[in-house]
Order: sequence, then structure tokens, then C-alpha cells
Amino acid sequence: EALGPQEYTAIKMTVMDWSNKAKEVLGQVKELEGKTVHMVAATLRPETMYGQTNCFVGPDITYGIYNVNDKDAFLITERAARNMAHQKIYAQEGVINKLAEIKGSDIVGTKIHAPLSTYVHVYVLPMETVSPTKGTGVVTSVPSDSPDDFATVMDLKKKPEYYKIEPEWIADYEPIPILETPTYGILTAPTLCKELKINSQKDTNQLAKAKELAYKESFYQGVMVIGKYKGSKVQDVKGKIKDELIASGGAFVYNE
Ligand code: A2H
Repeated sequence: EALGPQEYTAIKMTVMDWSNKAKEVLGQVKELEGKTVHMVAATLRPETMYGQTNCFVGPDITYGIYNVNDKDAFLITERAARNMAHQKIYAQEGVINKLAEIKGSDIVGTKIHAPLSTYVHVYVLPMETVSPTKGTGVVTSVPSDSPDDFATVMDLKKKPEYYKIEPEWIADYEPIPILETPTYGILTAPTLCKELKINSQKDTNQLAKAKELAYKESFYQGVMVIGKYKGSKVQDVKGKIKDELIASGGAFVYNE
């Protein structure tokens, strides 16, 4: 864990169609009428956002939907909502205004739009290892480059009924090559998971190793193979991709 303040890029994933359960829970909430709800995910890897195939929530985590301004609301943990209140993110500085509350498991199956993703819509899926005390409690999933995300997607594909998801919420969303490295090729996370014999999101020690290797190799050796900076070094364009995501309204800086 980082000791000093950590700066994240907060990705705004807009809700397009709530799951049936979320419709039941939120349908009566007057304050949500006419509001656009964004699920917000904290990431350290904005350059990989082309490869989002889904978004993760902790099934047992309670989320709130917090007012941002006349038009928008964010679905995040209360802890993140409080942190954001002091970062000039809401129209009303310093105040949190919770419009509704919902459990992670009830959000699963919601359809969202994720900025830069190659897929027009992706689904919200469960991840058991999401920490309620890190970032926003919402994690955007990039299985091409994140070993945690790839391992979780493998679990979900193997046992959809156990995880209470429809197989097609993930079956049609293959990992997308985002960057190439000399050691791991164009699909860093799947390659590393295979090499380190990682079979599940619960292989904690091996996943920690894979994350370390993936991060270093991608940052220092990675070359983009997609998007407007195709052919450029990750090191040279990571900041530009982040700045452009922010300028387009798809993201903002979040510190904790
Ligand atoms: B990263 P750090 Cl492609 N619980 O984003 C568990 N994991 C969380 C989280 C939470 N509450 N909040 C954020 N994260 C994940 C992309 C990515 C990430 C890639 C590769 C590696 C990677 C796509 N998922 O992270 O403890 C988010 O996943 C490797 C660590 O603050 C976020 O960046 O260092 C990262 O962990 C933040 O972790």
C-alpha cells in the first residue's frame, strides 16, 4: 500500500440500463429522476482504458449514489464520497448528499458505457477481492493488462451460476490488446497468469508477483498497439491519455 497520498484517475462509467434488481431498489427514489448516474472507478493505468471489458463491484459492499450537480450523481462508497467532498468535485464543496443506497450484488448486470473502451457497452460484474477502503470501491476491468482482472474474469467464465451472472455478460467481451512488451507480448496479464499458474482471483501471492512484473514491464518497455498513440511508448503517452480523458469529461483526478 502507498504510504503518501495516492493520485488516481477516476473513470466515469455512465449507467445506461440498470439491472432488474437495481430497478426494483432505485425505482422509487424521486431524487434520481432525470439524473445521470456514473459508476466511478479509481485507476493507476489510464492508458489501458481502451481495453475495459466490464466493471467490478464487491458483492457485499454497500454503495451510495451521491449528488454531484443538477445533472449528475456518482455511485461510490461513502468513504470515497467524503474524500471527494473536499476535492472540488461536487458543485457544493464540503457537503455529501446521498440520494440512495444499494448493495453491490444488486448492481451486478447493470449495463454501462466506459469511456475509451472498444466495447460500446459493458456489464457490472462481481469481484470478491474489491477492498471497501481503497479508491471508490468500484474497479474498472482490463483483463489484457491487469492480472487481478483477468483471474476474476476466468473465475466468472468458469462458474457463472455460482457467481449469479448471465454467461453472456462476459462471454462476448474478450481481452483486447492495448500495449506490447518484449517479454509478455500483446496480452500481458493472460501471459503472466499462465506463466505463474494463476487459476483464480484467490491466488493472492502469485497475483502480487504478476502485478509487480506487469507494471514494470508495461511502464518501462510497453508500446501502445491501439488508439491515437499507437506506436508510442507507454511512458511518453500515459499522461496525455489521462489529460485527454479528463478534458473530454470522462474522468477526473481523485486523491486519497
Ligand atoms: B488498476 P493501489 Cl490495467 N479494490 O486499474 C481492489 N482493487 C482496486 C480497488 C479496490 N477498492 N480500487 C482500485 N483497484 C485496482 C487498471 C489496472 C490496475 C491495470 C493494471 C494494474 C492495476 C484496471 N483494473 O492495478 O493499491 C485498480 O486497478 C495494479 C495494482 O492503489 C487500480 O488500478 O496501488 C489499482 O488497483 C490501485 O491499486
